[in-house]
Amino acid sequence: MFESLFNNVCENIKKKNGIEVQLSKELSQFHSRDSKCVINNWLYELPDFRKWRITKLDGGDKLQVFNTVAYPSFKSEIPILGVDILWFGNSQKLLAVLDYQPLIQDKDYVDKYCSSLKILKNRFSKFDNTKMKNIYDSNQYFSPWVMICRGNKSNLEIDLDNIFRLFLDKYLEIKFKTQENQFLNFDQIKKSQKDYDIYSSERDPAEKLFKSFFGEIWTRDFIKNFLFTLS
Ligand code: BLA
Repeated sequence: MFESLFNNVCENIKKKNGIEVQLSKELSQFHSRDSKCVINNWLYELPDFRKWRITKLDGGDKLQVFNTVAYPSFKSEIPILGVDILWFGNSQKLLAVLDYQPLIQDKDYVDKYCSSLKILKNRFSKFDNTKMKNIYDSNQYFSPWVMICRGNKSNLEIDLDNIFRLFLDKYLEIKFKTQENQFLNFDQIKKSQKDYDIYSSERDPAEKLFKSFFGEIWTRDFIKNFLFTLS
């Protein structure tokens, strides 16, 4: 599932001269002990991005996940691109979260770098949800226009493809248009990205899920050496 989103990211990464970074065999693909679930991971480096990671989890009819995060190089203050899309087969529910994750909450910063999400939200009303449960703090590393969709996937597939394409195109335009930093210097950017990884690794609701499917040892390696390498 989510193959078209995956293909879209890969095409964009290729266009931007991304180079695939070889992962260990166990990180690139791993099966759960009962073989009902498989996780695949990809890692890229691009001229303007120090790390772009993609994860697909295939748990058959029960669970499907597509997750991707783009970390700009420490030279650029632009937000981190964050996408977490999950399909829960038992309840037939989709959860999609897409955001340009701001490094700081300064109003001028979020206006400059995140407000193009407003236009997208207006066009796709089903994604016009900003309410989160209390797993994450919506005032830390989320923009005021974070797009959240909870719904039944069968009638959302086309919208999801379209919104994702625009979301990615507009994000890559931010980088293209930003010649100079206005809010943060190299050291501040580096610290914010490190804090993002620490914060995310502490809050990630998926850790329990990974441990139950793939065991403690693999999960520790996955979090430290793939998901949140600066944590
Ligand atoms: C929620 N993400 C979740 C949940 C799970 C995952 C299990 C809880 C779902 C529930 O409410 O029942 C799963 N997260 C994963 C998996 C990976 C992962 C499998 O990272 C694999 C790599 N999460 C992100 C990123 C964002 C993000 C980059 O990883 C930013 C866009 C957001 N996920 C996010 C948010 C919620 C969530 C905001 C909570 C939604 C809510 O409050 O209801």
